[in-house]
Amino acid sequence: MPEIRPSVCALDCPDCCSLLVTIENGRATKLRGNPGHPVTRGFLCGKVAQYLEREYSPGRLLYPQRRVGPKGEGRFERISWDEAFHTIAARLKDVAEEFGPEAILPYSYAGTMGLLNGSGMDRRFFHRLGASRLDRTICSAAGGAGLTEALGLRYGTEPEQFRHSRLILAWGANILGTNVHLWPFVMEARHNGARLYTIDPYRNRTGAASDKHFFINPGSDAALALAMMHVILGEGLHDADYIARHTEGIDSLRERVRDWTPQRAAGLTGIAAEEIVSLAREYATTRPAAIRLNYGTQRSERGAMAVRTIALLPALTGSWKDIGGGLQLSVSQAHQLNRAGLERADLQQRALGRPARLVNMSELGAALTRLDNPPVKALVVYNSNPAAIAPNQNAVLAGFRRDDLFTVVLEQFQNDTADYADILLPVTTFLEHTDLYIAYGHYYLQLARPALPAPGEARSNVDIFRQIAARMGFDDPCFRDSEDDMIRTLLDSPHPFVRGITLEELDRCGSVRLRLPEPFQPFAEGGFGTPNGKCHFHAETLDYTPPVESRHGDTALRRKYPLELISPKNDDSMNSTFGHRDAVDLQTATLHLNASDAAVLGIRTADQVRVYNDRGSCVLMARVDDTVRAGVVAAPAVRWAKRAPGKRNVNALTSERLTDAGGGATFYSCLVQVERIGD
Ligand SMILES: Nc1nc2c(c(=O)[nH]1)N[C@H]1C(S)=C(S)[C@@H](COP(=O)(O)OP(=O)(O)OC[C@H]3O[C@@H](n4cnc5c(=O)[nH]c(N)nc54)[C@H](O)[C@@H]3O)O[C@H]1N2
Ligand SMILES: Nc1nc2c(c(=O)[nH]1)N[C@H]1C(S)=C(S)[C@@H](COP(=O)(O)OP(=O)(O)OC[C@H]3O[C@@H](n4cnc5c(=O)[nH]c(N)nc54)[C@H](O)[C@@H]3O)O[C@H]1N2
Ligand code: SF4
Ligand SMILES: [Mo]
Repeated sequence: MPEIRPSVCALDCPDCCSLLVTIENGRATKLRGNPGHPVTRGFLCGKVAQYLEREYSPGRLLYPQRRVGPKGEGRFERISWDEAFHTIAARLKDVAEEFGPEAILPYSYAGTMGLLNGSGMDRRFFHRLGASRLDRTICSAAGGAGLTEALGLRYGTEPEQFRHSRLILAWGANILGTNVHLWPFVMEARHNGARLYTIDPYRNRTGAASDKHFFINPGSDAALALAMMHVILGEGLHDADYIARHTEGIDSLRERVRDWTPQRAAGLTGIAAEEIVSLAREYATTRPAAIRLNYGTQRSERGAMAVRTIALLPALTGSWKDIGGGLQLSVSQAHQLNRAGLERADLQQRALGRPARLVNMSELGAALTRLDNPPVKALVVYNSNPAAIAPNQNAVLAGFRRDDLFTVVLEQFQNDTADYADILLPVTTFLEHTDLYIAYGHYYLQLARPALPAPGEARSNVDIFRQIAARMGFDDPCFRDSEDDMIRTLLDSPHPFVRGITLEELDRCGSVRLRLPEPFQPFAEGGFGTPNGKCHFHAETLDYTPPVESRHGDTALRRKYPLELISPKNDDSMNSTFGHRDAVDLQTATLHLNASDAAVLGIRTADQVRVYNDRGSCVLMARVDDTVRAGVVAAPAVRWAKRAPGKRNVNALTSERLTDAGGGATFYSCLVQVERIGD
């Protein structure tokens, strides 16, 4: 008889699906979405529906290894865990002694969203060590800063409420590709007459399936939002009652947006003035109207301002009052767990007597090649593949090649970063270890126990950092915590949203709704995360200037590199996580060009092209289509660089320039030129 075991998808995705694993004769034979989960609703995305291919892939790393060839070549020999732990502890001790512990840098992101394996024992370990802290900015930092500035809290409209919306704006949000469990709610709303509009420089599947698609110039969203405010206030379409009761600064906002005419925004956004006017009118007069804002909008030099300005719109129209109104970017902050107890930042005090220095992960290239006092001498990478996903790849790889850099990589696959490891450690997948999951796209907290045994000698991050801590002689009791101890610590929070949720309840139910009313309307009655609970427009700091790397930016640069490159998410993969698959490699080797640009450049579909700028180049295959406007090119990301000609992917082109706030990466503000590669 097949057995069904529950699990949770750990990939970096707002949906955080509840899974059912079918096990026959000790082997998983099927992975399904849990039909009982209110957001998963019995289906999975295409990439994870096939996850068992990855789980049982011959490419899985099974044993600890030591590098024997030159860095980057990928030649390794098997060693024992004992030797691996011994070598790592000895080298980290040496580095700490000679250069100080801040010469050690952890590098991790969201390979798993599990809290224990993502920000648990690892954090405790590096804090106790006094290692440099990593500022985890690569994905959402600009948006987080913008959202917090606007709302004070990262809460938003729950996915289940989108079914009640009459107008849905997918703003820099590829719902079908990156958030597919919102789609059935969108479809339900449309079935009842709702319209779906997308605002995106790239017409992906979501755009193609919408009622209207607005091709916006990359990085110009704040200008559009300011002009929408101009129309809404100018035509008296705002909600005067909501504004009076729950906001502050409307008079200065009115002043501020007076000269943000639709004509002015049209010039910057590429959207016609009359379209801006009708979008603003429709948004303000349709109830309920919901904005699904996603992170695509904030990977630009003006990303924080874009998110902040857009996130002010529902307060202007009073849309937060409506079930099916408001806005969702992230709801992660509602999962008010005891993160401090999990991460133990206080341990830095023991190591250094102060907080360790902060190194921005979006500037990894600079950190590895230029940072001083102390330089980075040891790097420990887990839950991330920086050699493929970090911007300014040539600088990153120059850093990774340094002979005096000791690099440890915890991985499941032999990816780009693994090739540069001195010591390479095999780790478990989310199907093989215990973890607790918050979601950034819904309000359910979930627990997963191992559904499958670990293959070979693979171990979890938690276990590996626990063991290294012991080798380093860290005797604080927290390093002996079991997974269950860590979960109990996380749940030990006084916040009403999580109060009373226990490990036992999670073990029994798998998924538990936060202690929130249903429906949950975070700002219907104000309640913004500001001292007086009001939404502050702070209009004096609202403004827009075009990104340096854009058509209205640096003219000299634009003359040399006339095309704006964006590299959005690929529908059938997850950043670089499925880069071993041939089909994914092909999809992420594509460059979409508009027919008019292609004609000028003499490029046709299926031509090999070189895309380049001052930072580097990469080779892609052209696809001439109408998914982008003239002046914009799009390359779905992120390919394993090692599989590409010249061993570089699009991140050889992207820059280490940071966003306007939050210190985020500016992947989507990137000027390039393209040429056909001769036969
Ligand atoms: N299939 C799949 N799903 C994923 C991922 C994946 O790689 N593949 N990655 C996961 C991760 S890490 C994240 S952070 C989320 C991100 O999820 P999303 O934010 O939805 O993904 P992106 O592709 O970054 O951006 C969404 C859209 O924004 C558009 N965009 C780019 N620049 C601009 C701009 O200046 N203005 C506007 N309005 N739109 C712009 C892009 O063309 C894209 O279509 O998805 C997660 N889910
Ligand atoms: N050009 C371009 N670059 C981008 C983006 C883009 O849109 N365009 N998106 C950016 C964004 S939003 C993000 S979030 C980053 C994502 O970048 P990363 O966070 O590096 O994400 P992945 O590439 O998916 O790599 C995650 C790795 O973690 C490993 N992993 C999974 N589970 C575990 C585990 O339990 N333990 C350990 N040790 N490893 C595990 C996987 O095998 C995988 O190799 O990329 C950024 N880079
Ligand atoms: S990647 Fe997202 S949509 Fe796909 S199974 Fe995981 S959580 Fe669900
Ligand atoms: Mo991300």
